[in-house]
Amino acid sequence: MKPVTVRTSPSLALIKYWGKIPGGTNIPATSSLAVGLHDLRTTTRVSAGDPSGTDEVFIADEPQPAGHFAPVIEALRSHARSLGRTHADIPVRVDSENSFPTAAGIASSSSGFAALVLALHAWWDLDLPMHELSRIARTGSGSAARSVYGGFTRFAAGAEFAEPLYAADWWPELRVVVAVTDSGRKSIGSRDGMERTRTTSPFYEPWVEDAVRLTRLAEDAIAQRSLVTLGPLMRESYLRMVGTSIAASPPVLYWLPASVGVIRACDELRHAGLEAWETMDAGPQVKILTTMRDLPQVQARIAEVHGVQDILVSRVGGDAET
Ligand code: 2P0
Repeated sequence: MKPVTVRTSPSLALIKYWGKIPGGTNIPATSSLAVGLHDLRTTTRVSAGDPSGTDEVFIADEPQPAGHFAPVIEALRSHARSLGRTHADIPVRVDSENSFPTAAGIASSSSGFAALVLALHAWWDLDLPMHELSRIARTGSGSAARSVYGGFTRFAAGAEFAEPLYAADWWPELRVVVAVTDSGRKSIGSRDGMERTRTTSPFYEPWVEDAVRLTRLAEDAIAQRSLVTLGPLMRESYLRMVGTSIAASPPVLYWLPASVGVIRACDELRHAGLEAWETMDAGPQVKILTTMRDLPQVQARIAEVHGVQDILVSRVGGDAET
């Protein structure tokens, strides 16, 4: 069997998924709207494993705990069995690497699980519809439900899978600047962080209620390709996500001094008439939406912020390559 290789991009939420419906597997309590980061890539290769062994997954050559990936691998394997694929029962070896920091709040779990699903789908020569691939990816990681698609996506509250909204070329002049303030693994995983927020933050319910309004308005802003409308909605979404999280007990706080420095620099840039709308996720990095026109000035100003270790620039899109 010839190995298969798939490339995907992380899904950056413009409107955030933070909190799950209890009793489900990564069923979101809040709707999210996201875009793929075209120039950040996860590359995943599936090949035949040791016939007398078990499935193995490596990220950057590091062996991973099998249980983490088993539900996703088994869901696809059961389809392969039902179609009588002769290699369904041969263990798989999965090798994955990221062109950007892993588990640092740049959504490597979204591109990672999406690439795993798409690669196994090709490996076992399956013919599942995209929404089914999104559903299986979701069971690995909620945000991965979005990453199987490129372009702009929506993952509705209570949904089992995400949906494509617009193709990768919908908003070509948009650029994302990722200010890396710490490339190490994050202190609290998103799963634990959002669960702690749900169970202990007094602001969790208002956050979930308000997210409905933000999603509706942001969807209109994306439809109109209006960054000046979308930007403030993005800020409300991430700052309210952070607000509810830091009110958890113990607090879920990912920010570093450099994160605040970048937020303030974005404020300055906007006062100077430039488009620089920041958002953050479960980590200390800051992602800034800007335009092709304003990119050089935004990039130069962010690079000056004390504590910024690296800057990644991406177009939006992020279609999978198989
Ligand atoms: C998002 N994040 O919408 C939000 C915003 C981080 C902040 O989805 O438990 O790794 O695997 O479903 O998808 C990160 O959480 O969490 C995330 P699980 P996931 O992108």
